[in-house]
Amino acid sequence: VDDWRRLEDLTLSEFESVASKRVQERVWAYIQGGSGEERTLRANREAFLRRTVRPRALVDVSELDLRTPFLGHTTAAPFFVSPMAYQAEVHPDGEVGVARAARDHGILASYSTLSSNSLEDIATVSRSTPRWFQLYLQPDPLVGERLVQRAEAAEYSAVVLTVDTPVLGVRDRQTIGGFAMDSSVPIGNGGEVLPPARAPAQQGNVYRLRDEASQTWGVIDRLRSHTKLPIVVKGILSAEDARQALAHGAKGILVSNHGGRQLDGAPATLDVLPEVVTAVGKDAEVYVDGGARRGTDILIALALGARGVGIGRPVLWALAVGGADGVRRYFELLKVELATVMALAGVRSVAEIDRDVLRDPG
Ligand code: FNR
Ligand code: LAC
Repeated sequence: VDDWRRLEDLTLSEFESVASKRVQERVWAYIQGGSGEERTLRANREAFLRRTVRPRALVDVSELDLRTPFLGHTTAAPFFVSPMAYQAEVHPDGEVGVARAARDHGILASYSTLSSNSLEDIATVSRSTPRWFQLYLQPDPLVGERLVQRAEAAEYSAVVLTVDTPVLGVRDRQTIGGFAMDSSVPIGNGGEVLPPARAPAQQGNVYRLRDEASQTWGVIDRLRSHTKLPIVVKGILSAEDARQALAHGAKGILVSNHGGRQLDGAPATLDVLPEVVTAVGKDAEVYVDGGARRGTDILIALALGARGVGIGRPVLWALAVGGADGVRRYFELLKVELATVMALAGVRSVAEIDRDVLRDPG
């Protein structure tokens, strides 16, 4: 990594600072930034830091089992890679590098509509490791339908429909850094695929968004008529919306505020998780992302009812640090740390993690 620090010696504490020196400034601003004054970005992290975990003594923790089923596919750990755009901007290994690391560690990963590598190239290296395709609704619905058909043909195991982005949030850090998110950043899935609209356009006395912003919950039904794949709805932050997603046939709910990049002022995901878990009950799996960085965070989120925890920025830091090898190192450290904190909290398997693990769940 640096002359004096080898990847095999790197600790979880170092990826962010090492990565900051390895990517272009405009890309770093894009990765790190949130929307508005970044209230929600900060809140995600603070919500983890507010919780404390109860250490338990003299439990037989000689064997620790991290395996976790996601929609019927058992993976090696209860964390997964959240979908993130443009990974070749971070490192030439791109999504294919993340896919190699995820395959070697048995970790579920999801890939953005805006991936730098094509979804087929990602699938080829993933082999039998489960992977999810994230869909951004397109102004031309046929473009979206073709993407979903390709994902199904390439044996993705679910479609993640992101619903928090009728328009991008206002991202000052990204703008100042000069990351344009336009056709100058190539998209691996084809020239007809568009990123979400950057801003509303003024037309007389109103502001207008692109056509896909007119979609309502029925879009999930239409999506289901085009694919057999289960649908995970990403970007849910209330019990009402979770119930709507279920009523339209979603099999998974990803509680997410897009890593503080969409509505600034939205709540920390960890604070909303319990209400969504209660609303969903046994009707679907509930996942969460936003601000999870280390083993303790994963333990806390599972204790509050999540089936799995999505990891965003840290995966890009690891990719920046060492390409596929960097991401392998990150997964290895995160697994070991999770096993360690489970032992210290007196839980032997992911299924054993419940509210009792926390001292102050609220
Ligand atoms: C994202 N996220 C995202 N989400 C999505 O549904 N489609 C996408 O293409 C992207 N792209 C993207 C790029 C970058 C650089 C970041 C940081 C994030 C949001 C992502 O899936 C996830 O919700 C958050 O990143 C989780 O928060 P943390 O772990 O980054 O704090
Ligand atoms: C982002 C979009 C692409 O957060 O999801 O940058």
